[in-house]
Amino acid sequence: MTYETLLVETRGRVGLITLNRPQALNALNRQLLDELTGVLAGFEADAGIGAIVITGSEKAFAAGADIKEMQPYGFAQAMLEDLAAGWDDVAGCRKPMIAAVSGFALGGGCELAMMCDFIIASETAKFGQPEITLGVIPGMGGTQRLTRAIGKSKAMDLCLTGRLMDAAEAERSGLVARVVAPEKLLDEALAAAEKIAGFSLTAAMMAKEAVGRAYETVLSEGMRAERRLFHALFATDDQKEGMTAFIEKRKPAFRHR
Ligand code: CO8
Repeated sequence: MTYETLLVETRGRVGLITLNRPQALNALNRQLLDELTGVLAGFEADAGIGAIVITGSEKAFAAGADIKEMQPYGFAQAMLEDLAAGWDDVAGCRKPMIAAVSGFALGGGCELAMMCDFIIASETAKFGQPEITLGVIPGMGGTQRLTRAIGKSKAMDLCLTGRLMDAAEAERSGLVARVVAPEKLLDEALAAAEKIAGFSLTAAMMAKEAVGRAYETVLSEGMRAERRLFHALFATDDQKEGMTAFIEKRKPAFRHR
């Protein structure tokens, strides 16, 4: 299957999605969203895929939602179409997703990176929520996920001034998990994804779900959710295999269920 806005490949148990609208610095338009949700649904249904990497080009992960597509919108159209809501399907992907970010990750691009489970950035990465400069505010989760990731003061700074944050500041602030040299970005992200995909898929998906809960709920609810997921994993073949392999001093052969 070929796509107009994405390059899609599988590397072993890893699904690799490269945003591919170079003429618009990978601006996120409706077609890209449709193609991306389709690919993610396919990866999610495929038991052979254990983790996903989303990346862009060296110059831009994505320079935001497509401004040319949004410019003619009025309030009624934005509301009735529920503009930006389709991105919830991307954030709802249940398999581990890593964003490999080089260059600009602005507006919707920064928001897409934050929908992933963690971000690996190249030293050239620049993050920002410059929507204020266009007379709007972030609409794909920026005011919420950025605030949870880096705290109120810095999130306010970025959303109110529209300034960009470089990779070092993004790592210091907790937005980014690792910063690597530009030429190592994809290898680092693919190696991390391959590692995750080698573990029990149920355990990885439940780890993602449990950490995700910390984001959305109070501590006691999160603890309850973690406990249930932890207990449930004792019903899997992979728990027996993982613990037996440890005791027998050998590598586990996970069946991913
Ligand atoms: N949308 C559409 N086209 C874009 C976008 C964009 N976000 N960003 C860049 N482009 C296009 C430019 O128009 C240009 O096209 P053309 O050659 O036809 O004029 C081409 O990409 C190259 O861009 P530049 O010439 O501007 O490249 P520079 O290297 O000079 O500058 C920048 C790079 C600084 C990244 C600059 O392009 C820029 O400021 N881009 C816009 C950044 C921005 O404001 N992003 C936020 C957008 S709003 C948003 O994301 C809201 C999200 C929530 C709503 C989601 C609803 C679906």
